[in-house]
Amino acid sequence: MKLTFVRPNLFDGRSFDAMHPLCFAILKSLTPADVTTAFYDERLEYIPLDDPTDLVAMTVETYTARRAYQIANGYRSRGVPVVIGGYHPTFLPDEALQFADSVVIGDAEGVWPQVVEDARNGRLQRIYRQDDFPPLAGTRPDRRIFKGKRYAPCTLVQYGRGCKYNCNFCSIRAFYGTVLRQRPIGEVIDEIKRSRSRAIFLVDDNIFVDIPKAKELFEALIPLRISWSCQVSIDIAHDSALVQLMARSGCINALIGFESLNPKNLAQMRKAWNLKFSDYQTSIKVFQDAGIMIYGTFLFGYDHDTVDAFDEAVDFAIGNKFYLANFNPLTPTPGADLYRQMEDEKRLIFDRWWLDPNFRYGHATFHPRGMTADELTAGCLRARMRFNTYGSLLRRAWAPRTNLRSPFRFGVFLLSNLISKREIMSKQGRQLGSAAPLEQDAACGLALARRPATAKPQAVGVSP
Ligand code: B12
Ligand code: SF4
Repeated sequence: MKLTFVRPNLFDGRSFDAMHPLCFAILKSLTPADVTTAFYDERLEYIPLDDPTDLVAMTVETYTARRAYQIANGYRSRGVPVVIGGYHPTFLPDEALQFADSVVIGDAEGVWPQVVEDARNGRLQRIYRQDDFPPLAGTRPDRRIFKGKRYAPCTLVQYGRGCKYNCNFCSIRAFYGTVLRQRPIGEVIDEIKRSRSRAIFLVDDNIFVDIPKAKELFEALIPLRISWSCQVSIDIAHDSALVQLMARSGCINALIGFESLNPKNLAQMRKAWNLKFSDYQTSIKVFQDAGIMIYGTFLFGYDHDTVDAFDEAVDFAIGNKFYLANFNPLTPTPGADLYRQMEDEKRLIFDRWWLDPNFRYGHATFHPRGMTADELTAGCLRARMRFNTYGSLLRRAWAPRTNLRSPFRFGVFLLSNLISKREIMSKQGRQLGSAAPLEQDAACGLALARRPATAKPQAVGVSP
């Protein structure tokens, strides 16, 4: 049996900043050894639809759903069954089943071997559901699947799943519930050692869900002498010893969701705890004194935002010498409480923005209260452009404790900024997926896929 893993892109095209999609290393590790596997990442390469295969497995996020469905149409029109999993199909299995033969809801662990076995025997079920949250001990991602592909030079490692908070725009609580799981620290350290990588991205949504364990992890990281980055909630800044330990263990940068400078917005998004222990300025100083570079993220469109909010946030990010920052329109995704609220209040611009051919990346998807939808779109773009000018880069570079701490740090700062600048401009305003309508000539949805000149695209409708 041959199994093909596919990672769809947001658009019909290639990207420059692709990172390893960790879920496929996990799926590969759960796949029986006698199954031949192939793996294609559309961010790096064309998907060769005509390569013979018995089953296709795709991961789907809300932003990649349109593209994923087009690719699924392409495979199914060739008679190849498609199974999909990940965030989006977990939240909207019925939608996903219109485009796939089978949907896996939740974590792959504990379910995937059964899916492969059923596919082998020609009796794939429509839905596989991982209702439990299986313990994470024993996870051994098989990274050989990424060999030969040009990913960003950093290794993604997951220590835990879930977050203790419940911000109303976020998908994490909806996906993982209130269950917080961590892997045994020894297994994480062993995985990092085996990867032989000196640059690690700990992808946990919030690495501090269990502080004593986080301390144990950081102590265990010290002897490895690696550089690592992560995502953290800003409230940990009240424990400066912990932040210093984090830095000593090799943390060089941290993504922090500031989201808004307005406390009323923070309260509305259930993130008032951002300011629970101290103001932003004090918290930032704790990280930067420890030498940790900050990647600040901001969201716009909550009720107390006006058109002035964009410039205020950019001034704040440049003034605090963030090594990177992002300025996004608030985007309601299925599963998150915010989506239900926007639906109830009839403020959504599109029925399903992720499938709508008129939606463009970076554009508003709902009607905000303090400005128009167009002002929200334009304000976010202007903020990104202002933050990414060469003048801003020069001002932010001059930060001896962080961005200029060493030639290596400065290299990371410069390279990340140049890549980020290029990616922002290449994504803004693009249609998700390809231009072809989902419901019509499905194979044409893959205009860029290399197909033999003789092969005729087959028209396929949406299956029931
Ligand atoms: C690291 C990361 C990134 C990295 C890129 C990672 C990469 N490899 O390319 C960066 C920073 C670039 C990034 C960018 C974005 N991201 Co991101 N990212 C993450 C993060 C934090 C970790 C991803 C990860 O490695 N997880 C670990 C793996 C093991 O988990 P997993 O992929 O969920 O897979 C498990 C299950 O879902 C399931 N599964 C998944 N796929 C499949 C497929 C099959 C067939 C089966 C059986 C099972 C299965 O089994 C797996 C093992 O249990 C997640 C949050 C999270 N905790 O996952 C957000 C997350 C996925 N990102 C998100 C978003 C919105 C984005 C952006 C769109 C943001 C933006 N506005 O630009 C962009 C663009 C994403 C894109 N598709 O190109 C959202 C997606 C929400 C949604 N509803 O779809 C998440 C959930 C964050 C959040 N808080 O809401 N991201
Ligand atoms: S702290 Fe981060 S991961 Fe946790 S719920 Fe809020 S946005 Fe999501």
